[in-house]
Amino acid sequence: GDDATFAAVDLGASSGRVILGRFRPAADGPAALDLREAHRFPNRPVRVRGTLYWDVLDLHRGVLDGLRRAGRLTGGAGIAGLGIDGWAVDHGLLDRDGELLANPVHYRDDRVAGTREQLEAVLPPAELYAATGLQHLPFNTVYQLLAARGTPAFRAARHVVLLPDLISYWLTGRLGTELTNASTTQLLDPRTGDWSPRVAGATGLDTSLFPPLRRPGDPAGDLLPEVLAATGLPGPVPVTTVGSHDTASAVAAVPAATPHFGYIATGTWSLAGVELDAPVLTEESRRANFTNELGVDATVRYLRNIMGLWLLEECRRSWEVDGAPAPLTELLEQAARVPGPGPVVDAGDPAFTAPGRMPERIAEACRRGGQRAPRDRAETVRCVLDSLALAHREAITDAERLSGRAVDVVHVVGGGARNELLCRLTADACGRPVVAGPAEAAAVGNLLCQARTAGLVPGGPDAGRALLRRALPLVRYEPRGDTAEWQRAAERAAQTRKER
Ligand code: LRH
Repeated sequence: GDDATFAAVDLGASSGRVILGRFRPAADGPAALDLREAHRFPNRPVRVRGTLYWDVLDLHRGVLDGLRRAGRLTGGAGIAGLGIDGWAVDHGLLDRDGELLANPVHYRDDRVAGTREQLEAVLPPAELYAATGLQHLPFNTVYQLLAARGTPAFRAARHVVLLPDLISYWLTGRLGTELTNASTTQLLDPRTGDWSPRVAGATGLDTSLFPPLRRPGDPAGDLLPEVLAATGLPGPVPVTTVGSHDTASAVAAVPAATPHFGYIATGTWSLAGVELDAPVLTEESRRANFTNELGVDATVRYLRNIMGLWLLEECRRSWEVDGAPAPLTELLEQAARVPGPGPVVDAGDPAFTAPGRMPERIAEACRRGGQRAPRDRAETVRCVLDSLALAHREAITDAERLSGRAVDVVHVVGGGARNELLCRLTADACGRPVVAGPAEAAAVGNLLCQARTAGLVPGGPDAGRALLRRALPLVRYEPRGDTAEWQRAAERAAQTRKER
């Protein structure tokens, strides 16, 4: 039949992967989906002369290795297409010949210090929010560009290219700026889906440095002959623009059966909120730290950025055993036996953004808020997970209140869907059922966008979600206990914040 295999490149802050999705007509009519991981490779940022960089050539090598393996796994048949997604906000600078001028800087680098004040001096926060709908995050692209502006590399730049678009450029030779990711720059107006003249005018940043906008479903070129040669893939291989912001693709893969769903896309970050048709640009929404990012199918992701499993990853990194992070399964088993919610921190606090000394910083935050600090690793892990569950609860209830969209069920997608304790605590704290899965949500959303564009999943986004419900294993957690206990914990967490 019309059996087709697509490949998704998904770049995350801690690893990249190439995942194959085979869409095949099922006996009862609609398509089914088989997933297969072709390759997974670490993403290891590197600090040079005080600046934290992404090792983007190493990432590109990982992509090429993944495509080579994809070719082997599919035998002579190859792949029907490719889509690329990755984390948001970061960019590379290209000169007029299309050469990368400088290595892309990591969003956790502190070069952005002071740029918030610079921007506020020319555009008050309320106006910035009304124009862009974005939650203030210190590393939004607009701040990174303000920090880069005086450098020789920036002066030589003819193109500012978001990272998934950069990989796409290296694979196809074609430049573009994908819309969902462009909506994280804080230079785009979510109502028009175009660059905001207000922000460009106030900052003097030239948005024409971004290549032309393209949206999910648009063609993004074919793999270059040199890429086919290097990977052994039979051509032509069309590249399709997908929701290139990983969170856009992840939310497109939420297997919801009702419009009354909340979602938590968990990974390095937790992105928690609801899906809407239009942005919420009120002052109340700005004060509540909610963001309006653009999604696939002209949706708006109304959500709050929460520090996420970064807190746990950083703890494990500091408890390294023989150069490897402390083993996760053991830590989670021990944490599950700790009674909770005990000491908690505010998992939305930007004080946790920078790397290093995470267990100590968590303990300090507990004490600052008048709580006892976790006594050992198990308690520290429990503190992180309780704090995340709490932050999830607050984001979901705030999203519901600020948007007017009732939430009956919370979908946990992304890496945290594999974390049973996190899912269970999130259900308890939210007082709502949690449905967990898919764990590779960004890749699945990426694949689904390609299959829909190719006409293999007719019937719009709901048909796509229905396919995922049938095709993927999902786990349901019913809420237990008393949410009043979590309300008290929320009050404790609020006391731990450095700046309020
Ligand atoms: C998650 C993510 C998130 C952004 C952050 C920079 O990977 O894309 O949506 O806020 O990375």
